[in-house]
Amino acid sequence: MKNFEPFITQLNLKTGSIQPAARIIQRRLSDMCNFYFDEEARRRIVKEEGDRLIYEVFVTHVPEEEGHVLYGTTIIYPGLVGDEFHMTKGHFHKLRDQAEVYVGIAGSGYLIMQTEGGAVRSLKMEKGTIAYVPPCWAHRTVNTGDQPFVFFAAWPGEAGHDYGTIEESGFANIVVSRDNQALLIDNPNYR
Ligand code: PAN
Ligand code: ZN
Repeated sequence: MKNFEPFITQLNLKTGSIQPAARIIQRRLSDMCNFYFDEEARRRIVKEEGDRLIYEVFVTHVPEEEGHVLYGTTIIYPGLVGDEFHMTKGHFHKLRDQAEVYVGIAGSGYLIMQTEGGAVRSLKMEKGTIAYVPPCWAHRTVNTGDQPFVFFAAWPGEAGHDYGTIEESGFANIVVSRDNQALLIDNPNYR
């Protein structure tokens, strides 16, 4: 950590891409088995329409170590699976007491969060919104618009990601389209 060189990267404010990026993670519909309420619809889309790109994450060259700050952008493409809006998998940080900051760059959506103690929150995000994810809150973002929802995120280098807990339980709330409106409802599959 001591000998790490200062550096810059370039954020494209229109597309959300970062150059250079260490990694570009692509999450397709086939990567999201059982994440959407309507698993039947998810399977049908993959089979009949192909394996949609749901979101991409650009991550930079920073060591995943205490003292560093990791950062990156996420681009969630617009669309529905059944009547549920495109979203990220969502996760807790492996080290639960590690927080995160999100900054909306383009498009709009929701940041939904929950704690292991049962608290649930959702915040509307758009260009210019700065959202704070406190320690111990699982977080997922949802694109409720018709344009890519792009945001920047920064989190502690040592935080790590725990996807398993959310994969098992789901989120207490899901965001669905009803009469062309985004509606937050209880997740019937929440365990
Ligand atoms: C974000 C997320 C990113 C993708 O950078 O990792 O939006 O979501 P999933 O990781 O849930 O697939 C972040 O919260 N980092 O900690
Ligand atoms: Zn996170």
